[in-house]
Amino acid sequence: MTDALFTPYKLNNSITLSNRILMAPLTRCMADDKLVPTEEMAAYYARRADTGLIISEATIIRPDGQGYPNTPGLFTDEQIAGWKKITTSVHNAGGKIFAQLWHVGRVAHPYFFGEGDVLSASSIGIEGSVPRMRELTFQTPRAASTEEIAQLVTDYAQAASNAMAAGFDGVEIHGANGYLIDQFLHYAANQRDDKYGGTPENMARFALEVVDAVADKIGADRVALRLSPGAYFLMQSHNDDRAVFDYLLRELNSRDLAFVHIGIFDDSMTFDYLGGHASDYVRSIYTGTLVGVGGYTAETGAKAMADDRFDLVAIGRPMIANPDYVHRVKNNETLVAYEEGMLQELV
Ligand code: FNR
Ligand code: 8K6
Repeated sequence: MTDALFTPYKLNNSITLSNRILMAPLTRCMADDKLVPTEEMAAYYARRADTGLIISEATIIRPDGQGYPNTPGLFTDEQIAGWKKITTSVHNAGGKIFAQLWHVGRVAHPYFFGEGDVLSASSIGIEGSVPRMRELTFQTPRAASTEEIAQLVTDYAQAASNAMAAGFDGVEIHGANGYLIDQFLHYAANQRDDKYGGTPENMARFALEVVDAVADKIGADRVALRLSPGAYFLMQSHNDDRAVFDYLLRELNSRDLAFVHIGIFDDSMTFDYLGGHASDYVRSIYTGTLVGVGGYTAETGAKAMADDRFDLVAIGRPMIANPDYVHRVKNNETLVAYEEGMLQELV
């Protein structure tokens, strides 16, 4: 039974969602060459406005945060104006939309932003090449100085202000999937010996500084955070990582954010050092609204909610294949199966 999915959910005094199905953030690489969102993207998002909340594709906060072609930005007036068309289309269709704020850290490539260093927590690179542009191999990053970290925090906050100017209902800070914030949260990428490394408190400092700076700008009720306590993508796990997330999640309990969202492709994965599923681990510590994701159907998502494993479910790939996902699920209609070839086009 999926009826429970179609009941409203109050995130806080500012935001109530009309149902419990979120559109997961999905990078589509379809912005124009100035990283401005297009009319086609506006129509694509508006077709999905009957989800309780759309999380936008990851959107870079500044030029050196880019690691993939044609990912949209939120740092120029043109980009803000482009997003304004999207938020207006979504609102006119009765929906709500958060912007996902992104800096890829060591996954960035100067091919996209010209001169300048690739920044990360430490000077530890990753093997391999840029997805979708295999001729570009990953660069060895430079450890950001404390001044550069302060500037990054400021730039996240500015991007959040820009998101509000563009008409978004809030932002989700992308702290997951091996990108910049996640690079501070895992020992495999963070070997600093200053106040941003070495202990759980220090390793969580950058994430909390970003959360607090963004919340100061736009209000904590409009801020969400996506996290990957289980390393699975562009990151190696370490048993000590758990203590970092234990500390971070306890700190977040006092922040009154809109929600925390698991960053994972498949939530049936288990992690020994987390004692099982990433979602169950986060649920055991974090007391606010939790969004589950990763391989769920409407049925398994509703079951997980009935079992109190999380409060809202985000749907990714099926949402690419079915612009009318919510309608189909509500009416027990068959879903179109997702295939990777569907990434070529915005349906
Ligand atoms: C993703 N995912 C993702 N996650 C994120 O935080 N920001 C992003 O921009 C993207 N982009 C993205 C693109 C594509 C093509 C895929 C398939 C996935 C991960 C996504 O939000 C979600 O966690 C996974 O897709 C798992 O959910 P489903 O697809 O099993 O419902
Ligand atoms: C977050 C940015 C994503 C950019 C495009 C990604 C395209 C992903 C296509 C799905 C591939 C899934 C790979 C998942 C890795 C999990 C390893 C266990």
